[in-house]
Amino acid sequence: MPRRPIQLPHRIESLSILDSEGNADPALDPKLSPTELKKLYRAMLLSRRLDERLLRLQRQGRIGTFGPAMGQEAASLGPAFVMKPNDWFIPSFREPAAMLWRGWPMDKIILWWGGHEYGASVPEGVNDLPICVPVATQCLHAAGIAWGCKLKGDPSVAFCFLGDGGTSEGDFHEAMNFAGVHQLPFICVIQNNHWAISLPRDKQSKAPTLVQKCIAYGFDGIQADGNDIFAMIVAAREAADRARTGGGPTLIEAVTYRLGVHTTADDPKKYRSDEEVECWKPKDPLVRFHKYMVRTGLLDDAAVELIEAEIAEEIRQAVERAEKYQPDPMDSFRHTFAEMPPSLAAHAREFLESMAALSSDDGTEQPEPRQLADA
Ligand SMILES: Cc1ncc(C[n+]2csc(CCOP(=O)(O)OP(=O)(O)O)c2C)c(N)n1
Ligand SMILES: [Mg+2]
Repeated sequence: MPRRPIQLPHRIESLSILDSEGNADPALDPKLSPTELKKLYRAMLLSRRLDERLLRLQRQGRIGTFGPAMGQEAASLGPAFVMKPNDWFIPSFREPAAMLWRGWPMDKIILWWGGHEYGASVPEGVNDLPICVPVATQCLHAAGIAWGCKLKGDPSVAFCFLGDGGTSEGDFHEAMNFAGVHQLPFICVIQNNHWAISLPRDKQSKAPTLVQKCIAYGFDGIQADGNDIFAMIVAAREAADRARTGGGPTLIEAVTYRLGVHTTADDPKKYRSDEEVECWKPKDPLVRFHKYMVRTGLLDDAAVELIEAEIAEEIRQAVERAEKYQPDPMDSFRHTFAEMPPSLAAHAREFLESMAALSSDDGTEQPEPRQLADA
């Protein structure tokens, strides 16, 4: 009965393509066209500027609590670039870059953070789920969607996003195990931004990497520089190719950093040092991509100025549209089910009746609820 090392079939690699000076490794460069590169740069800048605007709106009391994604734009934009329109995108709450890329109207994102249910209604014709705050619960939905695709013979792939903190939740592990057992077209992207509110990454798991958890579930994984748009594209493309050809799930650990607050409800200075934040600033995905674009002659100051002006106007118009939105209390009942379950329809009817009674009792003007077709 010998004692010998067990040979595990899965190898874990770490991938980085773009350095801090904006040089791409020629052997690994995904070689995108100038048009694709310019589109990606604009998308990354758009997400950053929207975050900055939303922070200001929150400080002015015009939206609710807000969690920015500053510094993490490449980690979601890279996979979004690889997704096909019919693929499923199951976000957490730090993927605005991917949401915008997938075609979510910006005013819906603003409305979501404003607390309006309408912001969670998925645009027509998009296979996406809305922003998900209950940590890691979306992993189960994603695995279920991937299972559904496999059972139906639908070639779509489910791309699921969560944070490093989310990997401590049972939901993440159940989804990973299920996806492995059933060899599902499931790609799970961990945005390891090193913090789960005030809990640092090293208190989240004793494992030296988060990606190595894929080995326990019997499938492949890769650790990618999450602040490197090219590394994220290459890692996501390999994973998608594998999923589309029946090769099963992939876990991607995007190593990134939350440059801003967790949400507008906390003060990171209370739990992390300024030095740590300063250390990450040169690795900012936008700074690096900008350097690459200038270095390769695809952008100059005049071009950036033009894009900035376009983006500023786009955001201004979206804020205007969002603030003109007429809230409807019946929205609390909409947008979750394709067909409303009878129990929910009964709640909706009861709510409508109590609204009507309230208006007639005290003579106050209540917002006019738009009738639900199925309530
Ligand atoms: C199930 C659940 N528990 C707790 C919370 C409160 N909460 C919101 S975000 C968060 C930390 C999440 O950390 P991580 O997964 O690393 O994502 P990040 O915020 O860093 O993007 C917590 C504990 C929640 N939203 N859901
Ligand atoms: Mg985190």
